[in-house]
Amino acid sequence: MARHLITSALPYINGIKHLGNMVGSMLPADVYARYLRQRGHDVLYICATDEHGTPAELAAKAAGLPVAEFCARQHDAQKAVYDGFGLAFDYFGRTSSRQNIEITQHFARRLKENGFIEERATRQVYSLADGRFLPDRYIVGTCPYCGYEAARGDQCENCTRVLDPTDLLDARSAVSGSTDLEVRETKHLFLLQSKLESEVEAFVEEHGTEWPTLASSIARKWLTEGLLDRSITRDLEWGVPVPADVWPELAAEGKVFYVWFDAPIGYIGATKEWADAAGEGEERDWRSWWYEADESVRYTEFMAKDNVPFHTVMFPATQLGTREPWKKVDYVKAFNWLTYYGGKFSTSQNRGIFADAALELLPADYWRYFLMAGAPESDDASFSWELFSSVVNKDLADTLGNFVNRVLSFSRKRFGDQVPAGHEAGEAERRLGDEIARLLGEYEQHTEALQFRKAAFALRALWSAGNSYLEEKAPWREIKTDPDAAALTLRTAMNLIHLYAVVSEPFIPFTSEAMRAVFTPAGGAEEEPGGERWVSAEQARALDAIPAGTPFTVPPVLFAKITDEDLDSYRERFGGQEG
Ligand code: B3M
Ligand code: ZN
Repeated sequence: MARHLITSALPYINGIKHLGNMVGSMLPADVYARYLRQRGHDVLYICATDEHGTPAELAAKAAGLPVAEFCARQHDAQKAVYDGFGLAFDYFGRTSSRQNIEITQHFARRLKENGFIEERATRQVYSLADGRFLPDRYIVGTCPYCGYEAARGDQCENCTRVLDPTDLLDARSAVSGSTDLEVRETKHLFLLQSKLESEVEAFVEEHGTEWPTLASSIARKWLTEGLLDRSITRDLEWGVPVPADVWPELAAEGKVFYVWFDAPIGYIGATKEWADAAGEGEERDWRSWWYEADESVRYTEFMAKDNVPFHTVMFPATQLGTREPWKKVDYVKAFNWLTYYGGKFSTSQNRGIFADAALELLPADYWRYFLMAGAPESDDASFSWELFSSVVNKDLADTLGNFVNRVLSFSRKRFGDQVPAGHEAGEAERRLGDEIARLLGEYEQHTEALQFRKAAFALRALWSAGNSYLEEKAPWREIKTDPDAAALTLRTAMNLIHLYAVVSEPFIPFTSEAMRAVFTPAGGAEEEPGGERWVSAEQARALDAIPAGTPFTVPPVLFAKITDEDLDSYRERFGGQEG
């Protein structure tokens, strides 16, 4: 079995993430991790809050808290929301951890020793009105490449090019809007990426062919334009300090590393946190995943498209420059944007749906399924309440939920609290078994290929096949003429419920648990009937894991329908059409 290292882009600390952030990183990573675990692979899914940089400092200031305190609270708040969404990280760490500080400084030392970091005098934007240097994001202006007027000092969101603040035209302070800016000279560390360009190119050549076009094309575009040396330090209070043993002068000035330097290293830092958190007698070896990792480790990263350059080019350059055997990414799963009625989700304008508000409204599985079934894989996808309610009502409430409740309630009414026996499986069951095995194969194939929309489509087809079977056999008619025929139909349908419980888990883990519990005696038997981690093609064809005589319970309605009144209230609360 392979060992799978999985990471999702580290959510920035300054606030609760919106649904677009969820579907572009953590949620698909969780679906993939859950699937691989169920298939028996050794999986390590690592995430963390990305805590350094100006936005954290400013958000802390706005909240009236010291930045360390602000980050600690926000970390816990984000963690609670991710727990609510059922994100089963193996570890959710912090880039401000001791482990990440140590390893980031280690990276910097190695890069310096190998001649890839150099001290340079730079000219930096200083805002007289704000009384501070304005790093990256806190300068806005017009992108010199595409003309986008709200480009930030570190990256143009429109054309994804990475920028230096001084590149911007008509620059102004994002803090005060002041254009009273001057350029002052100060020393910073530069990562000499230009020296690593051919190595990074070779890396992208070797691996990029396997990546989705979205990821490889962004990486190639960036390389074609040439890898520029980048400043990797900032004048901030909150960040990984420049190590004083190597750069005493800069350390004395209180310089810290640029957030995008320490953030990807945070994947490794959080893995060390995980290892350090091991319980008594438990062995957790972070090195076997990251350092001199053998061929069996496959590393998959999940992120939205604006993060791709940093992960496909900049982080590999940083890793390569250490001249140490760090594990580099094998597969980059990149996502387009989820929009809210075609417009941007916006934290500042409070438009769209944030993860905490989503959970207040409806349970996690509604969101998980909806988001993954329409994941912005090949193109941007647009959220609308109308689409959301139609998917929830059709796929979850009708196709899955109603099937489960209908079958179980009817069987209990006619045959009592145990799976009925009835006839042996016949022609209809053989056809059904073949169909289920075929669809299960498709579902597995698409999930393994990280094609989430297609995987969700196959999952829904599995649920639909149950409905078609039930319509065809019509046990409510069979019961009148041949109760044993009705019993066979219900027993088969109950086996489908168990199969759905197992295979739906990556997408809807909470509902999956409720479905598994249908056949688990109250108090939780040691031996859950048919309690396999996954269903083989053979078992899918046989549909007999749950034998006659197994006690069952009827769960409460799995998915409530969204009514027109609900829709109205959601639109009103969150803002509807934005155009
Ligand atoms: N924190 C995502 C962002 O804020 C960024 C990802 C870091 S991954 C190492 O755009
Ligand atoms: Zn641009």
